[in-house]
Amino acid sequence: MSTLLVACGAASPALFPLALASNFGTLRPVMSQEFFPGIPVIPFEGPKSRNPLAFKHYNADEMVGGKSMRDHLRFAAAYWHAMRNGLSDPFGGPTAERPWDDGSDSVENAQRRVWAMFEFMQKCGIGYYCFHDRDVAPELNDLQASNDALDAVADELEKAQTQTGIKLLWGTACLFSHKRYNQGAGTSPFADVFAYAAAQVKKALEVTHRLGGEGYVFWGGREGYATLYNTDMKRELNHLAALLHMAVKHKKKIGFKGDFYIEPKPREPSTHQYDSDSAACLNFLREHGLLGELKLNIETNHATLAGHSMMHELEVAMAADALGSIDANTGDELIGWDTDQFPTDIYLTTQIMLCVLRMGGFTTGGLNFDAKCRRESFEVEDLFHAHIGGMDAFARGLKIAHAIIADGRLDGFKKERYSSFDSGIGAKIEAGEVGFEELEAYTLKNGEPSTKSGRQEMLENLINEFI
Ligand code: XLS
Ligand code: NI
Ligand code: NI
Repeated sequence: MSTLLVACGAASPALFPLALASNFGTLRPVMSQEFFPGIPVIPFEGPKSRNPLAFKHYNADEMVGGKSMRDHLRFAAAYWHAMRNGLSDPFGGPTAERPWDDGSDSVENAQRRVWAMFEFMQKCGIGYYCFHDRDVAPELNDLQASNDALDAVADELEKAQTQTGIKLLWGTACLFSHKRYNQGAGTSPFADVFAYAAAQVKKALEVTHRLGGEGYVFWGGREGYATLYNTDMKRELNHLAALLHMAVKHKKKIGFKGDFYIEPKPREPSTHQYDSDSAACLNFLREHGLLGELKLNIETNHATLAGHSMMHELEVAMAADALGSIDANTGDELIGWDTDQFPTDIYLTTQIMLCVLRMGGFTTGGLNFDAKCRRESFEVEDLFHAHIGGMDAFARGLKIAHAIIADGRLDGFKKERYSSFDSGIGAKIEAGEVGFEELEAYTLKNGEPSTKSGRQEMLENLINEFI
C-alpha cells in the first residue's frame, strides 16, 4: 500500500441530486455533494450485458446452495487503495484522479473522503470496508493529535455506516509508513518505537471496536530484517509475540469480540519478513502460545511472493482451523513484487471458493479487495470497473465451486484415494494402535504394496467441465 496523496484541484460543487437506493441503504446528502456523478448504482444485468458498469454474474440476492451470493462472498473494499493510493510506482509519481481530495492533511479533507468512500461502496453494492488508522485520518505532530483526528474521522465513519448499513470488516494500524518504523515496529531494536507501536495498536483497536469491526488485522509491514548482521532474531520475535499478547489482553479488556488475524507476507519491504507464509505464522503463534487467539488473513499476491499457490496457503491455514479472512487480489507473473491487482482469473477464484465452501463459509471474515488499479487506469471510473470485475470473477468462482462440490466427483476421488486408511491396517495407523514392530510384521506378510494413479490430468479436465 502507499499513502501517497494526490492533489487534484478543488472538490466539485455538484449537488447531490438523488437518494441512492442500493442494497446498502440510502446515503443522504450530508455533504451536499455527489462524488461520482454519472456513475449509477451498479445494476445486475446478466451475462449477455455489454455494459461495463453492470454486473454480469454477481447478483447479490441470488441463492447459491441456500445462501445468497452477498452472504457467501462478504465483499469488502480497502480504504487505502480505493481512497489513498495515488498509483505511483518505483519509477513515477501518483496519477490517480480523486477530485474531492484537496491533498491536505486536514481533518476536514479526511472527513469528506469518508463520504466519497461510502458513496463508492454503495454504488458498487459492497457491504464491508477495511482500513488502516492512517488511511482514514492523518498522522499529525504527536500521538494525542493523531488520536484526536482519528476520533473525529471515526465520528463520520460511524454516521456513514449507520446511514448505509455498510459495516467494518476489519481495522488495522499502519506500523510501516512513518519514518520511526524504519527498522520495524514490534520488532524495532528501539524500545521507544515498540512503545509507540503499542500505543497506536491500542487506539486502532479501540476505534475498530467502536465501529463494530468484525476483525482486526496484524500485517507486520516491517517486522523482519534487511540484514542478519545487525539482527537479534530471537529477541525480535519475542518482542513481536509480546506485542500480540498485549493486544489480546487489551481486546479482552475492552470486550472486542471480533477475530484477530495475522496476514502473512514473505518479503517487501523487508528482505525477509517473519510472518513469511501461513506455515511460518502458525509456527510462530504456536511457539508463543497464541494459536487460539489469532487466525490468518491470506492474500493471494503474498502467497505467490512466498512461492506458493493461494490454494496452498488456504489449505495450510484450514488444516489448523485458522483460516479467517482473505485479501482478494492477484500478482503479475512477470513482475516480482506485490502488484496488488484485481482478481479476474476464474481458476483462481474457483480454487479460493472451493476452500471457502469446504470450510463451511466465512464467519467474521470476507473477501477484501486489497487491490489497486494500474497506474495507467487513473480515472475514478476505473475504480468501478476494477471492483465490478473482481466481484463478477468471484461470483463465477462461487457458482463453479458450488457446482463442483455438488457434483461430488472431485471430493469423492479424494476420499477414495485415502480409503485404505478407513479400515484395516490404515485405520490402526491413524488410531495410533500400531508401531514399527506391528508394521514390520504386517509388511513381511503383506509383501509389495500396490498403488493407483493420482489422475491429475483427469481431475484438471473435470475442473474444466465446470469452467
Ligand atoms: C500489504 C498488505 C496490507 C495489509 C494491511 O502488502 O497487504 O495492505 O493488508 O496492512
Ligand atoms: Ni493485504
Ligand atoms: Ni499486499
